Amino acid sequence: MQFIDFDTLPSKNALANLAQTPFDLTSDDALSEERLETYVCSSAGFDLLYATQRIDDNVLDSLQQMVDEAGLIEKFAAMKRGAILNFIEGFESEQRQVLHTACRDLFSEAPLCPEATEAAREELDKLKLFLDKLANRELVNSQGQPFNTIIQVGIGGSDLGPRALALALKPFALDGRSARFIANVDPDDAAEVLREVDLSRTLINVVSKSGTTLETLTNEILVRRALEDKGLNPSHHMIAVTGKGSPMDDPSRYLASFYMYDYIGGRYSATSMVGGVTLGFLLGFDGFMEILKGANEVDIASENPSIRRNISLLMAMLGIWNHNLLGYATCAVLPYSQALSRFPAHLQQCDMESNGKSVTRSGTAVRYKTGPVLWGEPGTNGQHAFYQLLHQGTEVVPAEFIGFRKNQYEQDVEVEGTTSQQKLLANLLAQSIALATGRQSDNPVRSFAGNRPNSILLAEQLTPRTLGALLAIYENRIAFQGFCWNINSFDQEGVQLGKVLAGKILAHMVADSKKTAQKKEGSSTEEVLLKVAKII
Ligand code: G6Q
Repeated sequence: MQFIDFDTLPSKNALANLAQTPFDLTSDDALSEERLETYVCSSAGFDLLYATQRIDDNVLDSLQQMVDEAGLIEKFAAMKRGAILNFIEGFESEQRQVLHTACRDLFSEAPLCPEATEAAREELDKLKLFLDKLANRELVNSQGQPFNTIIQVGIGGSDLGPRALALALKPFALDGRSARFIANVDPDDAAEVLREVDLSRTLINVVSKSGTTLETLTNEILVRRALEDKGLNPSHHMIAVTGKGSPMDDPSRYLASFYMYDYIGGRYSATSMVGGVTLGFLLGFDGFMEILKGANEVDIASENPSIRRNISLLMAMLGIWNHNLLGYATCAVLPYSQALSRFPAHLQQCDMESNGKSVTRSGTAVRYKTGPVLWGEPGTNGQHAFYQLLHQGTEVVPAEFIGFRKNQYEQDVEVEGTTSQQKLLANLLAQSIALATGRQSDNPVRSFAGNRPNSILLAEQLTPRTLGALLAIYENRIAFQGFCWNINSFDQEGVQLGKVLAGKILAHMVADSKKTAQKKEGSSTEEVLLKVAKII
C-alpha cells in the first residue's frame, strides 16, 4: 500500500485550478431540473442530493482521480480486512488494526476478517443470552421485579455514540424500558440521573475500554455507593464492558461482563458491546441487530470505487473540495430530526478526534489543512438561532442537512393545509436552496450572497436500520478523508494527554491537601493555577 501526502497528489493541481472558478450556484437557472436530477447518489436507503454544492462534472472527475491516486478504496478495503492502519511510520504509535466494521460483518458467509467477526459474534451470543434472561424474568431485582432502566456510565467514545443512538431510537424502545447516561465527573451529572430513576429496577452498565478512565471509575464508585445507600447489592445491578485484561476485567464484581477489543477505537465502538448492551436492553437484541445490518450495508456500499455511486466517499471528497480547495474552515451537520439532537455531538468526536491531526503517516508536519471544525444542531431550531451567520455571515459554512420523509411516531397534525412533517421537510429544502442561490436585493440588509455549499442526506424514516446506515456513512467518510490527508485517523494522543495531565494534577492535589490540612489553610484559585502551570 502506498501512502502519499495530499499535496503531492497530481490531481491536487487540477482541483486547485478548478477552485479558481467554482460552479456559481447564484447564476440564472443554476439549479436546473437536469442538475438536480444529475447530482444525486443513492445507496443503503439514503439519497445524497448534492446539486447545491459548488461542483460540476470536471470537479467530480478530478475528485475521482484523487480518490484513485490516493488509493482510498484500496485502503478502506484493507482496513476492513484487518490491515494495521493505526500507525505512524518510524515512531512509537498504537500499531493496531482498525476493525469496527468487523462487529457488523455478520450477515455474509465469508466475513472479511473472520477472527474479529467471530469475537464479535461471541459477545453478541452472550448479550442475547443475557437479554433473554431479562425478558423471561430469570434475571430480576431482589424483589422479583424486572429491570426497566439501564444507566450507561462511560465517557467519550464510551458514551457519545451509544447516547446519540439511544436518544434517536426512543420510539423503538421495548415497552417500559429506558436508557440514561452518566459521563461527566461533575457530580451533578450523576445526581440528576440518579434522582430520576428507581435504582432498585435499574441496571448500571459501566463502559470503559481501558478500565482506567478517571471520570468513569469515579462515577462507578459514586453509583455503587448510591446502590448501597438504598440497601441494594451492586453486584446484582452492575454490568461491565471493557477490554480483556483491563483493571475492570473482573467478572466477580459484576452481574455480567462483556468485552471490546483494542482494534476498535472508542469513537468507532457504538456497534460493538460499547453500544450493544445499552441499545440491546433498550431496543431488544433484534433492534440492535438492525443497527448492525444498516451499518454493514453501508460498509459494503462504501467499497464502490465510483465517487458518483458511493455516498461516504462522495461526502468525503465534497468535504475535501470545500475545506482544502475552497478554503472553508468548518462544516455544519444539521439534522432535521429532533431524534438526532445528539448525533452532531457524536460526529464531532468521531470526526475531530480522528482527523484533528498535524503529522502525516511518516511523522512529518502536514503542509495542508486536515479535519475541519465540525458542529451542528437540529433544524428547525437552528434556523431561529445561528442560521443568520450561515446566510449572511462573513464565514462560509458548508452544511450537511439530514432529513427523513416520514417522522418516527407517525403521529402528526395538519395545520393550514400541511402536516408538521411537511413543514419540517419544506424548511430543510428551502434552507438548502436559499443558502445555495442567495437572493439579490437593492437593500443590502436584505441581500443574501448565496453560493453557500450544502447537501442533503435523505431517507424514508429514522429506524434502527437507517440509523446504523447513517452512522456508518459518517464513520466511513471520516476514514476516507483521513486516508486522503495521509494522516492516522485512529489514534488520539490529544485525549491521552488530558488523561495524563488530570492524573498528575490530582496526585499533586492529594499531596497538597495533606500539607494544607497540617497547616490548616487553603489555597486561592490563583495559587492553584500557578501550581498547575508548574506541574504541566
Ligand atoms: C475515543 C477516545 C476517547 C475514549 C474515552 C473513554 O476514541 O479514545 O474518547 O473513548 O476517553 O475511554 P475508555 O473507554 O477507555 O474509558
